[in-house]
Amino acid sequence: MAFPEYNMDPVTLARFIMEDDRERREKYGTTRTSLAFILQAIGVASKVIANAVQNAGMQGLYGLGGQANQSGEDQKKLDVLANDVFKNVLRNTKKVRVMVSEEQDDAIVIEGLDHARYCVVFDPLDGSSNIECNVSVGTIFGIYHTDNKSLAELGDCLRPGREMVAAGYVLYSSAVVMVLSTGTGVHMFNLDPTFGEFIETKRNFHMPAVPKLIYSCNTGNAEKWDDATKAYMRWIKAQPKTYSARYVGSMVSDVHRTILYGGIFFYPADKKNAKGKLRLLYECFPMAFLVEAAGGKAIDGRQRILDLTPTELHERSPIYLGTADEVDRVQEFYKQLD
Ligand code: AHM
Ligand code: MG
Repeated sequence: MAFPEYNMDPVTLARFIMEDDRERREKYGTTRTSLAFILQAIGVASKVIANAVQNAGMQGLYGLGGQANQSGEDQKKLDVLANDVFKNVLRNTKKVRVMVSEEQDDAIVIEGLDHARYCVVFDPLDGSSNIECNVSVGTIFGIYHTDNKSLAELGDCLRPGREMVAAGYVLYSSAVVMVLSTGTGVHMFNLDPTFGEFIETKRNFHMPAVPKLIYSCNTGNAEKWDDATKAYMRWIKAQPKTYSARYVGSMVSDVHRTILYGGIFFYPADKKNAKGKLRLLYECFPMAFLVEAAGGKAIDGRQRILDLTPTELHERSPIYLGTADEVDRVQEFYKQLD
């Protein structure tokens, strides 16, 4: 008997990861079994964080919980918890030698491993200023690999974003969703609360060919933006077809909507912040990696984000990402006004 509405063969994240690795072996003759371990671990960490976010009220997890992080922002209890969970699961894979977290000034280098070729960069709980009012938050991660030596080093993280082997985010919202790319295609998994498993809901999905006309930015800063961004905003407002403004103020939510509906998300440089607000390594790179894999573009105004090489761990960058035509238009304004 057929039950077309009922998924009788769910693809769990675990199954996807194993199949993805098998496909790589068949196509390219290389396997990344350690990457599979790491992605599984990230799945587990995300479930623990999702649980903490959802139960924060009952568990006394709201409010401040640590010191100021490297950006001078006060850490929330959930920031600290999410960071610890992420570090623990990654450390226990024994496959990750270097970790860079938004919540820690210095990279974490794990000693005593004889074979650990991976670096993971992450923002364990992005948008945490939204936690107390239950607006969605997320986790962002990117993964580097070193092919030519058995132990990864800090320098392996300070490479252009295009050299990442995988990137993803997890959105803790009305549903918990993971969006992941291991280089080819972008895939989406929803956390099924009854099974406690991430289940594949979209494979190889693309940004829409006919995008919604949406722009997403903090217009509170508009007076301080540079001329190109101001000119682009004037252009948007002058269009006969009205653009809608949508801004959650949590990058994961704003990027997720942009990938699914189309449009543009941007956090520009401004007079106060010459390089914008968002961090290149663990915010801009993974999101640019995913947006490009879904058929969109991501630039810093002038250049492709994924071609930038970070010189320090917590470096910031302006970012404009989304529907390719829209991002190209921003780049045109930069070309004209430079
Ligand atoms: P955080 O890493 O301290 O949480 O800050 C990053 C967040 C992003 O999620 C979001 O896009 C941005 O900050 C919002 O900034 P603003 O409040 O200036 O609009
Ligand atoms: Mg962040």
